[in-house]
Amino acid sequence: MNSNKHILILGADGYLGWPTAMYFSKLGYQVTAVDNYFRRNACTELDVGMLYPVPSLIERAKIWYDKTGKEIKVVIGDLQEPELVRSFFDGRVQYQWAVDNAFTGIPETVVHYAEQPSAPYSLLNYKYANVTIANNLLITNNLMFAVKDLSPKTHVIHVGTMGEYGTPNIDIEEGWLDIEHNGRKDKFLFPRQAGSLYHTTKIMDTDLMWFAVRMWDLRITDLMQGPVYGIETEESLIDERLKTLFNYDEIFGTVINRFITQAIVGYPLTVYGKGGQTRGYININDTLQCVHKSALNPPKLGELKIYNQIMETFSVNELAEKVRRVGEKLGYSVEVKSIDNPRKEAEEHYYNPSYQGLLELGVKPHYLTDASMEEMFKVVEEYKNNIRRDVIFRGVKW
Ligand code: USQ
Repeated sequence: MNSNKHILILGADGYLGWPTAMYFSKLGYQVTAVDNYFRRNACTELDVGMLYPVPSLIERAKIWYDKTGKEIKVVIGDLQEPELVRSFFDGRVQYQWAVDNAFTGIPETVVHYAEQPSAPYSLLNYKYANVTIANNLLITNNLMFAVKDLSPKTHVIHVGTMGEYGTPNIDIEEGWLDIEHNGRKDKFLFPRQAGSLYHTTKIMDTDLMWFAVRMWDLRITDLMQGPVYGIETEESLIDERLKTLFNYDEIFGTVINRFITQAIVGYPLTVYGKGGQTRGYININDTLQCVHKSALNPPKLGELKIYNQIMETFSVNELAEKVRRVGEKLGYSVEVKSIDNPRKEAEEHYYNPSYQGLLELGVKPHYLTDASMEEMFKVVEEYKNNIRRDVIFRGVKW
């Protein structure tokens, strides 16, 4: 079993981080969870609201321990500080909460989610752009140096984004492209052209990691993820206080989560522009499976593995139509309204990404079915009275 494996989760208080911490803990891994509360502080600062309040990371780890008898060690701190990152590998780490305060040992795997994840946030103004660039790049760089200097065999799993590729007029491969030029051939990272500064930092992360792989023979997996939807995971069903945070606002909410919330409060679904924007989507439960399969299949030393982490593709219009149909079945009257697109993005375009790699590793997809949407409607409905209409659309432009 995995009982002696140690996994370090950076960004463990976020939408994906906390469910990932519980998932690996349940599987028997030793889990160390780190966060500086960036996301919840940003939500407070920008007054975007969340669907329900979420206990602190320390409180959640305690609830998890009470319910399951399993320990998730918690460290609260800013990973832009290189000594904090290094402390996980040289034993200087101080846990803010743990059942046993002794050093767990060097992690075999690090999951790196510790990034400012919102495209609109990164383009609010130059200050938020700087926060995004500094946070995302410094943390990735700190991690690369810590692993190189102190534990070069540790497997780093980074969550990147499909947005690194943009929407090119050719098929999107999984990370790499064979190029023939003037009669010679070589393999390169697939061309990247991001549509926001946030997405651009993920391209730069990939470059930092590819450099570390080439120069120092690190082993890294980069997961190019599409927009995630969903709330409950198997582990959060144990106690409602273990549910992950849920945003439906313009800055931190992803489109499916937003549309379902909008349908419930009778806010016309906010289709940006023509609605032909097509992306690859993934259920939050599949994010967990993908990270797990990646952890079980580390690259060789000196290898950067890249997977496209999506399960199906939809245009915004198709999503709006699905949410409208399911909402009406549940008794809501749902209007779909196209509004001027606040973003600069192609609204009609070719989109054909390949995403076989994770399926070949054994991931079993959850698709966006009526049943899965009905479940989301039911959970969001419970908190209907908390939903704030004023945060749904403020028009952050770029
Ligand atoms: N959209 C609408 N109406 C809305 C919200 C979004 O039409 O009310 C459109 C957007 O214009 C975009 C698409 O829906 O074309 C997806 O938007 P999103 O807000 O769900 O996703 P995005 O800003 O691209 O970012 C999200 C996550 C980010 C992740 C990315 C994956 O916040 O962390 O990296 O999805 S991807 O989109 O593949 O780059």
